[in-house]
Amino acid sequence: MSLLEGIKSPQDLKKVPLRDLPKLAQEIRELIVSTVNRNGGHMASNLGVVELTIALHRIFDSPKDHIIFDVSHQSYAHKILTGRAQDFANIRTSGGYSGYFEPSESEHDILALGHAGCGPSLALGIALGEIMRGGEGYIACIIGDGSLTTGLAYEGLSNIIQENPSNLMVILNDNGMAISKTVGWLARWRGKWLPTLRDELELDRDFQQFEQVAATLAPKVPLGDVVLGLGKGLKSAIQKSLIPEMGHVWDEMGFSYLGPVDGHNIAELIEVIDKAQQYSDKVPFIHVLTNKGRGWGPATQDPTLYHQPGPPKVGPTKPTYSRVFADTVAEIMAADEKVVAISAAMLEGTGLARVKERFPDRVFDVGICEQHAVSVAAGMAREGLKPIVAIYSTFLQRAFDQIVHDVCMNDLHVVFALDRAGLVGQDGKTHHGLYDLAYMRIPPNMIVAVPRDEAQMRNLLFTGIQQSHPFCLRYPRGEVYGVAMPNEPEISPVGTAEVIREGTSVCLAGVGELVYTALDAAVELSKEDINVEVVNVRYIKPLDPVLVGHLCDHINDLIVLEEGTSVGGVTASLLEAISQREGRSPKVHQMAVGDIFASQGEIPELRSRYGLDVDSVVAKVRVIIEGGD
Ligand SMILES: Cc1ncc(C[n+]2csc(CCOP(=O)(O)OP(=O)(O)O)c2C)c(N)n1
Repeated sequence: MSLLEGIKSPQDLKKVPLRDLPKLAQEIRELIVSTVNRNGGHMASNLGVVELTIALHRIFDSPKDHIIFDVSHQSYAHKILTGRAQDFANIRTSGGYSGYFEPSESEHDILALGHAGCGPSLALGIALGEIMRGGEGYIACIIGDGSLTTGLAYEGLSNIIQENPSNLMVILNDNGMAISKTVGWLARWRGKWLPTLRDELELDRDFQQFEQVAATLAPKVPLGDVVLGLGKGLKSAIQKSLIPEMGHVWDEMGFSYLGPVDGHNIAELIEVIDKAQQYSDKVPFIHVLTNKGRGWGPATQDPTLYHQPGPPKVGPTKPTYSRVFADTVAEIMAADEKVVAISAAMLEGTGLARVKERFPDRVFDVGICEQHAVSVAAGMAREGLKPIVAIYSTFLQRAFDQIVHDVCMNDLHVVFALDRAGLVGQDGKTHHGLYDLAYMRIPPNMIVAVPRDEAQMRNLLFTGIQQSHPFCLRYPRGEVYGVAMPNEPEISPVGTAEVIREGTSVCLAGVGELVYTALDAAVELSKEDINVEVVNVRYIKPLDPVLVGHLCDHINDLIVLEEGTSVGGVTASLLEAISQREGRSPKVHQMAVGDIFASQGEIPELRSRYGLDVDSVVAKVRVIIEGGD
């Protein structure tokens, strides 16, 4: 029997002999590698925290104590150790476990999470809540060096120092990587010390020999009970004595800095975390060095590629929207030197990594800082540059005030490229881009465009650069629809819709690829002599006044298809415009994902689950024609 088979809860983990824990780590790694190779998911980040997670569950008593992983994409070992090993193979599939914290699947996942930087604040809130209600829970917040580039994380840390709760520790999981290399002050700080550590401790590049080196050096340094009693831990003490200044910045801030600790040595992790919990009078800040992808060669060698590999692909693949976006950005940059591009730690995902190779000084990775990305773009636009800010729909939610206050209030020419808009698939509810159609059309001056395919996406990006107001382009995750790409892009005049198919009194108004869903439904219905009209709204804001006039004058039933929330999006925008007109108006029927947090699954499966597939549209039209809706 494997060790893992005997672990149904963290209590079982506590019974495993210390000497067997590395074997357990190996079993967990094997399960992660085989599962992610089949289902896709976060590979490298999870392989890096196996030992740390074992140490945390060994010391803490979850769920009385709370272990919070910032982002929580690295919670696979946590899931495996908290009773989910048996069905772990179904992670990220429809009906299976979420790839992130999900309270509905376990009391050990204390909150639903998937965005970076909120960990310290959530942890502080819970710590203060525990104290105020007389609870005895201890809170450990694990945050990666990438997530420690978010402004929100520093708001949390600052308040933690102010409140100094006795039941909270912060653990920096430092692997030097976000998805790409970590940027900013933290990367420079670690870069300053790690070469020194390497020299002194003969560390190899990936810290793989950390353990042996420590054993060699241990007898050579003054290790006193006092130091250990302060909770500094064995190797922390070694490094404190070699480079005592290293932790100054964190100590000066008001934490008790402990580290750096070898994040792959379970015994050392247990010792340091345990002592930190017991003895620190300030909130401990434990600096753990880990190796992203640890234990599986391909992921160690290319942690960026293996940050979140997809499931294996069968058959030929089309390019992605992100790829077409990136190629178009490069095309635009080559023609206009004022154009720059900004990514918030998503160079790979947005496709901008390849643009940066060609224009290294005009593509900026600002870190996981969506708010800052928007404000810095506003500053650049003020200086006459033409910034394209490429951020996933779900992550741009964080920068709403910067969009309203910094960009739109000043009517600045910033182009927002919202990747992964709509249903995103296996990442599930924390990552679906369902709210941008609602939130991007709120601020005055904003133009919101939705292309029906990749050729229109290119046209609209050129249009966005050519005009001079805030401009938002939203496009979906994954492969393009698959149309011919014209040699030259065309400008699509702002505020114009397209009539795709003439019809009689029922009109299907779609945005994005749902225009093609509407078209397929129309073709299907024509076989029954039902002739519906299909329009591509294209600009959600401003709406095409000719379209609105036509709908009011000639259409009896308008069915709006939108891959987003049912609140405040395209249907709302059409209803608002219709309400401004006197006289007759169509009856408006909405087909949207709904006022919900949508679950995970394959995108086509989700579209049909939420009634956004051809069959659902055909059925809806039939009901309307028969007078039932
Ligand atoms: C607000 C926000 N922006 C972007 C992302 C996308 N994202 C997911 S994980 C990640 C990198 C996280 O790096 P780090 O915290 O160091 O964790 P690691 O994967 O290295 O363990 C990014 C940018 C996100 N989850 N949240």
